[in-house]
Amino acid sequence: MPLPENHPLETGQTRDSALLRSYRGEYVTARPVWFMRQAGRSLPEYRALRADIPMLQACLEPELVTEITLQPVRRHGVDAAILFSDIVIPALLAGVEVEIVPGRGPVFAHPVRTRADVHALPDLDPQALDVIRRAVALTVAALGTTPLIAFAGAPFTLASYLVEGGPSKDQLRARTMMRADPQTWDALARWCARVSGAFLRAQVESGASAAQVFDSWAGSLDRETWRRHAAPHTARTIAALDGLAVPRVHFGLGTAGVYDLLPDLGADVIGVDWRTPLDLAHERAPRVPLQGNIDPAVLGADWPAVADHVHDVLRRGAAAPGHVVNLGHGVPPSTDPDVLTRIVELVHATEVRG
Ligand code: 1CP
Repeated sequence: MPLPENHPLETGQTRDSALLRSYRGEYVTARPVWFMRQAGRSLPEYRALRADIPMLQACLEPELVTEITLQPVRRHGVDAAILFSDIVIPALLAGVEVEIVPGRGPVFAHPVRTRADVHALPDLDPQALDVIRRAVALTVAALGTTPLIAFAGAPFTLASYLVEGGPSKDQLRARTMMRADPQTWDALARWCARVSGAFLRAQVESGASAAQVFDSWAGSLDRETWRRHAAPHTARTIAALDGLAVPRVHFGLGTAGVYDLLPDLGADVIGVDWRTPLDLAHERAPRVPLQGNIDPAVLGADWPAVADHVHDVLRRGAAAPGHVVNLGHGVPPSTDPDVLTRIVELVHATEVRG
């Protein structure tokens, strides 16, 4: 099934935006910019709205999702919105018990560690995604010509929370499952790919103009293990978008060692973390537009240091077939939001020659 007729890419509303043009590798004079975790605790207006409502409950209230998604667009003038949601939402909608514990992250009531645990995971009823469809439709209508980015967690990243039961330093239990019981791992990763894929597809069908898969923790695997036990599942998640003509972005931390493999998995754009200079990322994946990679740590420095670093990122990204400016990971909650606004102004005011 192709994109619906009223989709912003079909009506033309977002088709020629700087974001979409850059994701397609077309030349734009001023680079588009958005920030991972641009909605969230760095914004006082977000903290005010979220004061009395738990994180995951907020994600299931379409009006609230729309308002929170739009806050950074209004405040900073970024070139894209990303849906206010979380990678664990499809698990929650399938009926898995999970909450986001403030200051910690997602915590699952029952960690998934055995074959029986994996087989007991409930299927995601497609109707359960209606709340996401409503939230996206409302958000897209309010955004007008600003494109919305859909997202989902890659199976290894989502599964690492399910297996550990919560955040972990090095995803040790999930990595052990791959080696100790590869069949159970495979069944779990397939479940994650199904629910994440359905979540991603629902957002795009309802009006998102691009899609990003957060393979955030992929860098804790060596290349061969990633290729064997994680990449096929990431590819399945991306393939859930088959038939829907939107750009697909892959983002991971510490994934420079697999950039060359990403286009074959269906990624059209590579999200680069702060550790890999964009000129080096471009050498590793020469035909692919890049996204990134301002070091989130610089946001706490004086403005001249920030501006210097942003210029360096623009210079290094210039050779890539397209460059969407972003951070190398999410906005730290302690960030002064005015710094983000100034970065947007600086990026928009700087002409880059490819
Ligand atoms: O207000 C709060 O206290 C909740 C903090 C918060 C927010 C705002 C969490 C908990 N999730 C989110 C929203 C969120 N999560 C978005 C929204 C859109 C935006 O970027 O503005 C997105 C894209 C995510 C994706 C997400 N959640 C990822 C992938 C991105 C990444 O950071 O690598 C991951 C790993 C999660 C899990 C998660 N959810 C929340 C936290 C604190 C974490 C990370 C926990 C950990 O460190 O393991």
